[in-house]
Amino acid sequence: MFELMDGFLKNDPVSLQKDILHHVEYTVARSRFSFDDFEAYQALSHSVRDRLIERWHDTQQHFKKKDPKRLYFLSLEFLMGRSLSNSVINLGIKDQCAEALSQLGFEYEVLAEQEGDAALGNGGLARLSACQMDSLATLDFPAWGYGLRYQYGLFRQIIIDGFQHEQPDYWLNFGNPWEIERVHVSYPVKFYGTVKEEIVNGKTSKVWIPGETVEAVAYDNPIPGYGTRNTINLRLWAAKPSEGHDIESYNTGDYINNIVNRQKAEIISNVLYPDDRSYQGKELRLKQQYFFVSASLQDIIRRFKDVHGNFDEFPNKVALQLNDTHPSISVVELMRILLDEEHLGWKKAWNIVRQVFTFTTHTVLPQALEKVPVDLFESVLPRHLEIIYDINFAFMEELKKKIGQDYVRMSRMSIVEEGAVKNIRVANLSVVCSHTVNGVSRAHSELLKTRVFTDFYELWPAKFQYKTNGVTQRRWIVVSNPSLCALISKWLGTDSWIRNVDYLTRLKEHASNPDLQHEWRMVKKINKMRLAEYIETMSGVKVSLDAMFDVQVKRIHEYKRQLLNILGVIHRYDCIKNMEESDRRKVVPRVCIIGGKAPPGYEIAKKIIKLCHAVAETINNDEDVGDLLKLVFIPDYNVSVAELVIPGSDLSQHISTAGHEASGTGSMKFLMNGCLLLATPDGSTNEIIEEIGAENMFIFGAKINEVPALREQESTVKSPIQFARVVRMVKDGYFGYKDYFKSLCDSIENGKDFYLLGSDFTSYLEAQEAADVAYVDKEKWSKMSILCTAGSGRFSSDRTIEDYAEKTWGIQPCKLPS
Ligand code: 26V
Repeated sequence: MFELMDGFLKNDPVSLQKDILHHVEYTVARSRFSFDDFEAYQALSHSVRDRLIERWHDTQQHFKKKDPKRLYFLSLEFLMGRSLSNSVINLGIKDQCAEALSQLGFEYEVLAEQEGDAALGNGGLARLSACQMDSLATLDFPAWGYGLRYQYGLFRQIIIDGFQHEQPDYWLNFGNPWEIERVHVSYPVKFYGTVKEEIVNGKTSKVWIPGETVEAVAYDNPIPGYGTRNTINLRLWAAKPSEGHDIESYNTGDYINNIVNRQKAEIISNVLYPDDRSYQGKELRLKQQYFFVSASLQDIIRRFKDVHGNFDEFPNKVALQLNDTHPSISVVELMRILLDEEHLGWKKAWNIVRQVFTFTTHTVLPQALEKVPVDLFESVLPRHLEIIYDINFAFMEELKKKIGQDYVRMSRMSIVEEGAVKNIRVANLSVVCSHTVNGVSRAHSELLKTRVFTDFYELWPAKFQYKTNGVTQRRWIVVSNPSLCALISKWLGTDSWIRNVDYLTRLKEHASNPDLQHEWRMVKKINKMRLAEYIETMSGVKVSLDAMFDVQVKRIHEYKRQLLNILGVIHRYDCIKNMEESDRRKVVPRVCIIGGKAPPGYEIAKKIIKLCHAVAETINNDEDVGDLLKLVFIPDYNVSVAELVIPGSDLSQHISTAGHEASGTGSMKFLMNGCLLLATPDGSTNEIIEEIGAENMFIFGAKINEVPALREQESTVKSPIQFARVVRMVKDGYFGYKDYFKSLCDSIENGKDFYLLGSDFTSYLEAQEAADVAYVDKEKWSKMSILCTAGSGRFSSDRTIEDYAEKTWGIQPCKLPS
């Protein structure tokens, strides 16, 4: 009866204020006459959450009634960041909240800062999932996200004496108002044990007798769309001891030890793996993957069976998206359920599996392609290993029919890797079992076809597609840059671009307008002031607002070449030091900002962080240089720090060795915020060039197809003299820590410079010089900056999601009537 009625709760400031006070008193349990900023944040969050829950219920009811084909987005990582600021924007109640709070003597912005980040992911892949959830909700798609509720998110980075140290991120310490614990939504997840045969209805059937059972409990995180009442669900699973677990042993008397053993079950969802470079065959990692996949599939099948009596309609009602290979065990798990629990025949089950899965890969690095040792598989998931062998057998037979007896090729394509250690190639499993394989940019897709999955592409060309990544303009403009948001809406005469980003292109018409340019610069200045204050608080360095803020923020990896950036800074410093006074006056002042976390076990990446601090120490304390050059490292880079840094940047660097960055999404956030890009023609940058024009960017370096030959010649071609000079400065101990930096310098020595820093150095310096020249011409720079924002529409995750919905998932919007 109530299913379509608008919420019970009203959104005017008076009603909101009443709710906030109610929550102060009864949820936070503080006196409504005396509470602090954090308690006010908690009460406000609960008031906002109430409104989310209403919409969430209505949305789920509506989906249930309409029974559309649903998308299930399976990902082991979601980097959601803060929820309050995003929710009030998407619910359209920010001003009302601010007013309600101001009458109580609180400032909305101050309360929003109280929230810690939900950092359940490493980097690009995880933040992309969060952007895509926002777009799925906004575009009214019937979608669910599924993942793991880690107790400890990505480690906190602290810097002591220039060195990175990792600290645990116990993000749930102060409670999490944005999740709803569903104690009644829980499923048993099995591990280990043995497989037996049984006769069911006259047919032999396999039965898996587990050695351990762990309970998965659901935590729901509502994801509101913008400008719609649709609010979808991100369901994260936490591991709890299973009720039926080892009941026998309670009778044996060791009560205390049994309780302690039960708690061990929780380890599965304890901690996020922080190294996104390479796979090690870790048992816990495999258990995490299977745990979340098994619970999600049980939940999905339960929902399906509520409405459908058999599985015929399953492919028409369910799309399962694999976010990289991490959830790929779900293809085997679905096979197992259909065969062993639903007792479908092999052919029918296989036919269903091949119609529902879609796979997106996010890497080009072969060492990031997951492999699981067969022994490990056999012990943790014995029945799954059998099914993998069966799938592989069927695939090999199919292959033989198509390509004949080419055993070399067959062994390359096999899901099982033979050798001293037998492995399961999870990427091959994902490709074989999915009906579509997506790359994350056009360039990435080409690399997939020509280097990573060549054999598979030749076999199934139609399977391979790409959807260039995008980011949500709600978080990356509206939430993080309110001044720019207001300015864009004013000049476009509408705020429709927040839902339909195509409108942004109309800014192009005004790009040369001096009034817009003036206002544009004012907005940038406000954001630079905020950033400068933050830099001073974090690092004690005072920076000039007249300087160009030149930023590189992202995970620290050799291929992303933060080292190239630092060597460029050393070169700039060296030039300034050796200049005549008259030339110094022509130098464009710069604040070079670097931020990012190094994977804890990645020694070279950690040395790069230390080098940045050592160089900063020298430069920032050199009175000779003053405001002409500063270098700062921003610690603990995360989503909320990004929200502050990106709007305040003038120039941003995306300088990976061509052919290594699958897409890159940071660049898109900078672009939306009118920040110019200094970049290599890698990943999605190639598409950004098409949209913005190379003349409005600073592009340099080798192209993707030039890199292999350059690598071949690398040991014979001498690196440029300026490069040799700056490397020597580090090597000779100009910045101290001579011995410590030796291996770092060795890694880019002639003959060992795998990421081609030396080869790209000259063109890097030229691009930097071109940026200096452009920056001096304020009108020109402002115009370029406006054109960046104007051209950023194609890089909205709304476009990506619409593309996926139509070409990969086959889903339609299912909008809640307003
Ligand atoms: C690998 C591993 C290995 C072991 C444990 C944890 C872990 C977590 C993640 C990964 C794969 C990381 C892949 C990734 O983040 N790729 C980035 O994806 C972005 C979104 O598509 C893309 O823009 C970046 O170019 C790509 O590097």
